[in-house]
Amino acid sequence: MSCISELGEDEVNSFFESSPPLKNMEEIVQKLNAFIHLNSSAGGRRRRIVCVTSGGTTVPLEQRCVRYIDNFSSGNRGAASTENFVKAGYAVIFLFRRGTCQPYSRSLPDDPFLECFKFPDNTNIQVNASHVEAVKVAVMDQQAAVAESRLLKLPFTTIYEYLQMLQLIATALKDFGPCSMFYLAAAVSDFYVPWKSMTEHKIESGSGPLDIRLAQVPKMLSILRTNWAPKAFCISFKLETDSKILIEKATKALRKYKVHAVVANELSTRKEEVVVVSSSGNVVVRCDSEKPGSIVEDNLIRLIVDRHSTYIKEFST
Ligand code: 9Z3
Repeated sequence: MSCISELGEDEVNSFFESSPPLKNMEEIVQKLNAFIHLNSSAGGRRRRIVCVTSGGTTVPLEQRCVRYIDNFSSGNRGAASTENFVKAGYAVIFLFRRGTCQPYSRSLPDDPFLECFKFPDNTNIQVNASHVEAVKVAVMDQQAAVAESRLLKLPFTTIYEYLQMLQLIATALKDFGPCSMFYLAAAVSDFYVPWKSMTEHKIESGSGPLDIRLAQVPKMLSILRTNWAPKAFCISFKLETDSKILIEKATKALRKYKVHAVVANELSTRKEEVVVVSSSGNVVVRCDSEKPGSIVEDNLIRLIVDRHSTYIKEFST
């Protein structure tokens, strides 16, 4: 058993105790439980469930927030990975930052309502010929995933919401043990302003430079692995802008947080290449250059699903 101070459990508890409560917690718990229940015996057997986190968390600077610090992430990785997990037979809890990229709409234009549709008269709506295929695939795939209870979307904005929701999901998934997975692609703030020390109203300007002291966000990954979901398969991500330190940092994270693999990526090449770092060695994953439309997540999720299958087998023997 790990000792409490080593896990930073005190910091974690005080983070949660001082967080503003989730506004719609009951609704979230209800949706989660219904989704998990439906997937507990789908087609007479338990489906694998993965929680995919996606997008960046914000750190508010004021309680009635006008200004905030943000973490970079378009949500593309999380959305594309979600589509691939659904294709591989998983049920996905998509914990995403409001306003970021969504599964099944990656190939639509930025403003699909305004760009894809036309009104030949007052009572009919039509899709422009150039977008028919993309709209059809997006709508049909998304509706099928929701109708088959394979996709539950839960939005967050702040670091407070994200971590509270992650805890709710992990706790709700406890019974799924090794059949559950956490795929943590969200870009999570490392520093934050504790709620209690945050000013309520908009910070006044006009009185010179602003000094803000940021506290360190407690490392929830340790708590997730040790307390919240110790049997779940867990994949974390490591993002760097300096490729020279990327693999070393990912290897450190693998050891420190005892996750099953760390997906290492460099900001400028993240769409072309990632390295899966694990105790069985490092694997470079790229998209297939010969296959048109191939994306790195096609091969990445294939590898992760394979590893998860091995984990489940080993767990049951
Ligand atoms: C990632 O590394 C993701 O792959 C990206 C995806 C955010 C780069 P996009 O959303 O980009 O497709 O635009 N996510 C994790 C980033 C992160 O904050 N990792 C922490 C770290 O590097 C560990 S949790 O220390």
